Amino acid sequence: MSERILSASMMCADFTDLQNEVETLDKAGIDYFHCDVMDGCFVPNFTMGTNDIKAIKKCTSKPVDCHLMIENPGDKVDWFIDAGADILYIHPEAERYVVKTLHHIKDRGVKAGIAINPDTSVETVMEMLPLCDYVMVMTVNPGFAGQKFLDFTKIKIKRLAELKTIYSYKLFIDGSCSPAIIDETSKFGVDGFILGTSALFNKGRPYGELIKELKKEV
Ligand code: S6P
Ligand code: MG
Repeated sequence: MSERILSASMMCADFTDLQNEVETLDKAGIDYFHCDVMDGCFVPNFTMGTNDIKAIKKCTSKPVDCHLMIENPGDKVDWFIDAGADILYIHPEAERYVVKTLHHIKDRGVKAGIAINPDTSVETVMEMLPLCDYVMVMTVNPGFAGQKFLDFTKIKIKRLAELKTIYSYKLFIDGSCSPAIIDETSKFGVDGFILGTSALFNKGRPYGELIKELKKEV
């Protein structure tokens, strides 16, 4: 079993102290920094943008993954690549030409991923899987932190974990990743987890302690 990959969901961080947040998480052993980009259209919220990504990149040499929750992401992926994203997730529900956009991201030397909503089935993304470096299952409806984990997504997580024997993507889950959910879904074969308020932020405990506990194999 390989080590769990942990990515900090930066929309949950203290933006009044962003540099310190990034440097502390970096030293505490976080693997990636997750940036949620929302357009108020594909999802009912606005969050981070290219300036935030540039600022985070200045404070760490660890990978920054950008989760684009925006309509027609293919028109805008270059903005995020130019801002320094190392991994770009697009939602196939928001893009008419997914394969074209995934190819473009990879041609620009960036890792390409799809993020899929709770109600998107594996069948509808099958043709995309050979092109994906990352597949991320949304375990809440995208838009907000602090929601309840949607249990029915576990069936899809298990199927996508099995399909890793054919394809070579890393499987992530995003939304309400608590320590218990991380333990349970690691056993299904999930490689990585987006950490928000359920496991990392506002816990009143040092990031290093929390990350060490979350990394442990069970
Ligand atoms: C939600 C977004 C996520 C959240 C993260 C919050 O649309 O894509 O990345 O920031 O899931 O985590 P939690 O533990 O508060 O649900
Ligand atoms: Mg996200």
